[in-house]
Amino acid sequence: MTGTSPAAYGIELLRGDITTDTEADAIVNAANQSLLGGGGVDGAIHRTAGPELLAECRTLGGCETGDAKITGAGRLPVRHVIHAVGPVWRGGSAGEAELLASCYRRSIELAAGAGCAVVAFPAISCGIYGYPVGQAAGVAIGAVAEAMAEFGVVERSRFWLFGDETYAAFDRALQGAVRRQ
Ligand code: AR6
Repeated sequence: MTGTSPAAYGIELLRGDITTDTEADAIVNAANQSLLGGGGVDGAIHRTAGPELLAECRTLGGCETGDAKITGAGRLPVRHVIHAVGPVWRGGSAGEAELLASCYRRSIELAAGAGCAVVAFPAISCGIYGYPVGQAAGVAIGAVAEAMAEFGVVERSRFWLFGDETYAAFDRALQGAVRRQ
């Protein structure tokens, strides 16, 4: 951890694999519209959760970009997985920022509806979907802070971040948000 206050907006930053989180009530997955699994964090979550999660996802009929759906968590040591579909980066003028903010907001709304106090997020869209991490971090922190204030219930959001560049981008975004407070 760096000097970022874990209490800033109730948001904390962690390095490493989100599937190792044992404190969260819900883990958010960076899914695709099919909700039937894939690579990256989606692959890791389904591998750890086991076939029960995929079976439940098959009943959901997919998910629009910018939206999210909630399931049980299979073998993961949390109560729920929230499958959020972020946008593919297309240069920035195809509504990417709104869609990214929307999938974070919907995730918090679903978590609040399920009574989750602690929610773990990956850096949605920042891997295979190619969203520039510096821009994604600002959108992510802003959307999560706003949605936590709007919906209540969720007391802590924790971002699990892979790699120094991603961690540093989220750290800058969180520090920036705190300074503007
Ligand atoms: N824990 C935390 N972060 C992770 C993990 C992990 N276990 N694995 C990867 N990351 P990505 P996207 C980071 O590609 O860009 C899938 O195929 C990764 O380094 O998982 O939203 C889906 O099915 C990056 O910073 O998600 C979709 O088709 C971030 O998580 C597509 O990829 C997100 O990378 C979604 O692409």
